[in-house]
Amino acid sequence: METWFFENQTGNFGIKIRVESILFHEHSDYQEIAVYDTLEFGKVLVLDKAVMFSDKNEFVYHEMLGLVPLFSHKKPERILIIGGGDGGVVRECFKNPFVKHIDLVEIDKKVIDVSKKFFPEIACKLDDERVRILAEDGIEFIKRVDSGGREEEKYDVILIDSTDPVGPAEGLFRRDFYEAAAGALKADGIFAAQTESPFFNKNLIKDIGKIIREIYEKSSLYLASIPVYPSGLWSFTAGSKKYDTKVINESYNNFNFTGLESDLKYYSREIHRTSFILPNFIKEILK
Ligand code: AG3
Repeated sequence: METWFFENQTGNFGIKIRVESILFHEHSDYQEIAVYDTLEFGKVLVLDKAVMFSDKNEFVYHEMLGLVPLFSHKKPERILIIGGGDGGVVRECFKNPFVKHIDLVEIDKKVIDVSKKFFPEIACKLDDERVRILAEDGIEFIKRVDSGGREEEKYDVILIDSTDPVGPAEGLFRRDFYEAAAGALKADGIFAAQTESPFFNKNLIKDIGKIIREIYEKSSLYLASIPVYPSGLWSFTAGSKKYDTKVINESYNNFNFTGLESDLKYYSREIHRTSFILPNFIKEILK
């Protein structure tokens, strides 16, 4: 008998993936966690019935959320990742030559354990000595750094690697969180978040775009194609008081991206630039 995993993505539309075997299935304190081995995409991590990534295409999301913001910053040394317990964004951040320290704040420790066990190529840098893992609520963490006001605790780049805006991640899509994140950034820091599908989440993209524009002088939306996510087209929203995330910073003029090439499957100088070119219907959403 064939086994299929269904993700109901909009209530009226979804995807199904044929499952070869169920490797893991458990409820943590926060969510339902499953790992399937699939015929089309390799191993797939599913949280609360939503696909987070598959072995075969996780590189798109992780490279784009990690590398676009980092390579727009002159010297990103201190990074904060909220969510992202699988370690994919951590792995990407270390491809930037300046990164010295990463704080990873993941509310669900179980996600970290499951990723280390079933996705060692993704979680590969979680035990690096430059990484500090905090299993706590990202909203509270960010509010603490914001109100603590100690400059040395603040970050050059903050990346929000969340699940969809339902369940544990809901608060990561709210104005008070974005404002606190701005306060946890250094004055010239860069903020970036995954902001869902331009086909199915128009209001969310519009609202976040507006908030980010109000907080930061410079804001932008960029895109990547991710086959297992709703609609296959995904958006990321970035903001900074100083940097234009659309351009690779001059400090990388002599950086050998081709040297990194074997490690980069999606991101490149060209992709950095072109991922900000938006089709008219998305420009319309952001108006
Ligand atoms: N975070 C974004 C996943 C959103 C997918 N949504 C869905 N399938 N309905 C991925 C985390 C990877 N580090």
